[in-house]
Amino acid sequence: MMIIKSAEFVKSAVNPSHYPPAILPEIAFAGRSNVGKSSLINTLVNRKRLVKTGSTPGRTQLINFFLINDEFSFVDLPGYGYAKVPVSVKKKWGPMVETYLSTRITLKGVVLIMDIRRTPGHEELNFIDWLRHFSIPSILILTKADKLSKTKQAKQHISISNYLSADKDDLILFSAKSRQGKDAVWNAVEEAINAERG
Ligand SMILES: Nc1nc2c(ncn2[C@@H]2O[C@H](COP(=O)(O)OP(=O)(O)O)[C@@H](O)[C@H]2O)c(=O)[nH]1
Ligand SMILES: [Mg+2]
Repeated sequence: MMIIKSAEFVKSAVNPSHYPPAILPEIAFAGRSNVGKSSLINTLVNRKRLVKTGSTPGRTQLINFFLINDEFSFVDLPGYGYAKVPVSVKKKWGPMVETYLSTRITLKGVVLIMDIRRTPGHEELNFIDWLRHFSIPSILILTKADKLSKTKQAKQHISISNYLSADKDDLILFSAKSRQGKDAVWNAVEEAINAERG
């Protein structure tokens, strides 16, 4: 079990010139706006609002870096697919996130967060393909599990893993509300942090 001694915001960035120095292992978090990305990060680090949640989805169009236990970094990537974001902002999302993912040498893995109630869209499928193409380890999460009964959770678990051609065991059910799956997410995150990337 991961014990959190410290969790602090470091900085926001758009371009590599603004990233903090690439020294510590890093885990990035990605997902559609409003999927529950900030809530998941806050739950993992036992903080109510290290990362802002709710209110202004799509407004956090920057790459935010956090330092955990002075040992590794968490990176909150801007959410995609939020309808109200202007086209000019949407156009910047791809290059900004792709540049980060393809150039960050300390990146150990990407946590992709999806809503358990929803069949993943082409954004998620493309993103997973893209991670595979660049050999970036991925951790797949189905969040908001508390919104479904256990029976429906199990159904969605099977159907979404089939849809993504992913092993069922590689798709973690999670809830920021009930904290279901928190230990499983940490295990996967720690494994990624400690793994060598070829
Ligand atoms: N019931 C439930 N609501 C959640 C969960 N995670 C996030 N939410 C809610 O979903 C909304 C968006 O969450 P947020 O973490 O800000 O999403 P983000 O835009 O992906 O960072 C907020 O109203 C959260 O309270 C969850 O696991 N269960
Ligand atoms: Mg957020």
